[in-house]
Amino acid sequence: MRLSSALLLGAAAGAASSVQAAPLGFADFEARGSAALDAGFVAVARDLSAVARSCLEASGVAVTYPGDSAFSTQSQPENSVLPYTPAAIAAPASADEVASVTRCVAAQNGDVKVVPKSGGHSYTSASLGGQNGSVVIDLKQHLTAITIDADAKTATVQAGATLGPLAQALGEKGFALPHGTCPTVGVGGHSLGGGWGFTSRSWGWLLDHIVSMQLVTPDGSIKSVNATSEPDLFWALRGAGASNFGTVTEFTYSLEDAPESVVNYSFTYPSNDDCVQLILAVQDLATRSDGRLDLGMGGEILLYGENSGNDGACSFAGQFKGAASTFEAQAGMLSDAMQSRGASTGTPANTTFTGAATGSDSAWLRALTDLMGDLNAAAISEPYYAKSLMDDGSPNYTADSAKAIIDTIQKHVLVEGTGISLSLDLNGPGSATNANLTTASAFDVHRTSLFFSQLYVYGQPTDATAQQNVFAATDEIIESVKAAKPNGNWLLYVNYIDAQIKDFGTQYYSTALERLKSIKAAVDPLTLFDFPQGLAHA
Ligand SMILES: Cc1cc2nc3c(=O)[nH]c(=O)nc-3n(C[C@H](O)[C@H](O)[C@H](O)COP(=O)(O)OP(=O)(O)OC[C@H]3O[C@@H](n4cnc5c(N)ncnc54)[C@H](O)[C@@H]3O)c2cc1C
Ligand SMILES: *[C@@H]1O[C@H](CO)[C@@H](O)[C@H](O)[C@H]1NC(C)=O
Ligand SMILES: *[C@@H]1O[C@H](CO)[C@@H](O)[C@H](O)[C@H]1NC(C)=O
Ligand SMILES: *[C@@H]1O[C@H](CO)[C@@H](O)[C@H](O)[C@H]1NC(C)=O
Ligand SMILES: *[C@@H]1O[C@H](CO)[C@@H](O)[C@H](O)[C@H]1NC(C)=O
Ligand SMILES: *[C@@H]1O[C@H](CO)[C@@H](O)[C@H](O)[C@H]1NC(C)=O
Ligand SMILES: CC(=O)N[C@H]1CO[C@H](CO)[C@@H](O)[C@@H]1O
Repeated sequence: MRLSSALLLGAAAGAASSVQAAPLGFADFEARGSAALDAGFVAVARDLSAVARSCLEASGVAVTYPGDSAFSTQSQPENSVLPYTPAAIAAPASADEVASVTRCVAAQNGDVKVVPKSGGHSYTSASLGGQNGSVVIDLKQHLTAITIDADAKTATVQAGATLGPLAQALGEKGFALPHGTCPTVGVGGHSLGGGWGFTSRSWGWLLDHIVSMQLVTPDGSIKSVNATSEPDLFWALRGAGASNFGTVTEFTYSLEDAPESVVNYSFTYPSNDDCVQLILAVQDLATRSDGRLDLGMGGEILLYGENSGNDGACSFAGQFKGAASTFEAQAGMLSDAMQSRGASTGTPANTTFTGAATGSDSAWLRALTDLMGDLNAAAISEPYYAKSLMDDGSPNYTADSAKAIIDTIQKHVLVEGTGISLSLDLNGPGSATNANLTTASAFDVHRTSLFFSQLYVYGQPTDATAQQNVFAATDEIIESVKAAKPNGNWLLYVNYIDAQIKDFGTQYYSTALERLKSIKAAVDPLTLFDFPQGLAHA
């Protein structure tokens, strides 16, 4: 998950005025990222041909172009520092219409790129193309239906649906899925790249619940993709499906039963010394062979340093799935561990949600609303930058290496007026995140982590020099984490996509990369689906 901007609003508010500068232009992007893109990235796509444009118009699909009144709203990036101008935005209302749009653009032989957009929450605006001149397939406008089959315990969800409305529809019927906490994230990108939430220690990633998908391939055909039909694509889409192999128009997920008792909790710790002990205590509690933390205990360490404008220096917060008494025992273990390390036991807050298992007032929906905010909230644009890091299961943090990380974060508190934080989301041995719950997938290279991290910068400046300073600070923090285990197998999470990464192919996909590239070449010979970190450049 990412840090809610509300937490760092105080810190970031001071940056607001510096965030008004000119938006980051493509030239800046190219200068920063050129080393990553030299594997044949075509920087400037050709214009959409008159033939393609009249094909789109004849298709009957709603399409807008630059200059049309709705276009500027439709092309608004969620990350406001990375705007791009698509050649066109198509809003299909069916898989057949997605296929029509795909074929119209493909007729230009891959000169103009197609890019699916679900919730539009790509950190690099990849769903606007990640460059100018792509044709966006905007699924969020018309493809948002959610159909629940209670007997089969599955839901079929059109790819433009977002997490809040999905959680609401499932929760009313007593069902649930693991996923992130931002209600406006789309199921498209989230499911194809992973999808982590506080329930993931017991339910896995959202991706683990995909039973079947409907895919419109780059040649415009409509395929049913599941373990027995199109097994190569079923393997590849789960982990690397974002704008690489076509447009997923529909997901079928297997469902979990919504829990009837949930505790939302947070502990805030006053000093950096406490935060060192927190890392060690949670590492120990999650990896010890006896008396290990319950898998219902979903949680995240959030490190932000002292005097950042937030309470204390770090927190451990999350959602516990289970009875309040069991939560008290788990929280007691953490508090004892901190006390025996001579650290503060933190300032606690928690709320237990119990009651009806179904309906709009169910315990689960009340807990989710407390965690996620209004499930039907509208998306907003914000300036940010983020990096990710997944350890290999045994980062073996020591007092020295944990202190080095925290000292580095402290050194960069409020860098360039931003709000900066490092989250350590807990997975660990026994977690469902680390089990291969379903058929093998490209995502299986990520099945070992103890902590899954995000370094999040709220209030990313637009000034090029200020950005370089932020990039240098974030690199230094990431290096301080990796220094805990220099020979560890550290990987990155493609859902926290980062335009600064040069060898993104091996860092996101590791040993899955070669097979992914060969499936890409076979399915998309024109490289119609393409963006700066597409598989064709990895
Ligand atoms: C506010 C916020 C909170 C977040 N919290 C979490 C969290 O708690 N846990 C977590 O794991 N992640 C979290 N994320 C990261 C999130 O999982 C990714 O940003 C995700 O890719 C967004 O999906 P989307 O559909 O909204 O984005 P989009 O921008 O629409 O898509 C992302 C990528 O997927 C491609 N794509 C989208 N739909 C399809 C499709 N149907 N077929 C093929 N390709 C497609 C796009 O082309 C793009 O490359 C968060 C992101 C934000 C901005
Ligand atoms: C992308 O489009 C925007 C607005 O249309 C423009 O300002 C910017 O210069 C373009 N970038 C490139 C590389 O053409
Ligand atoms: C997989 O797809 C095939 C072809 O459409 C279909 O017959 C089969 O029922 C599907 N299986 C699942 C589990 O969806
Ligand atoms: C949880 O909240 C209850 C009620 O406020 C409180 O009595 C209890 O001490 C809290 N438990 C923890 C572990 O914070
Ligand atoms: C590292 O941690 C793992 C478990 O997390 C443990 O098995 C291993 O012994 C540790 N290695 C060292 C060198 O401490
Ligand atoms: C999951 O699958 C991957 C790839 O096949 C394999 O390397 C890994 O050992 C498996 N993990 C588990 C926990 O079975
Ligand atoms: C009321 C309460 O304690 N809410 C908490 C629910 O859990 C989230 C995530 O840990 C916390 O941020 C809330 O404070």
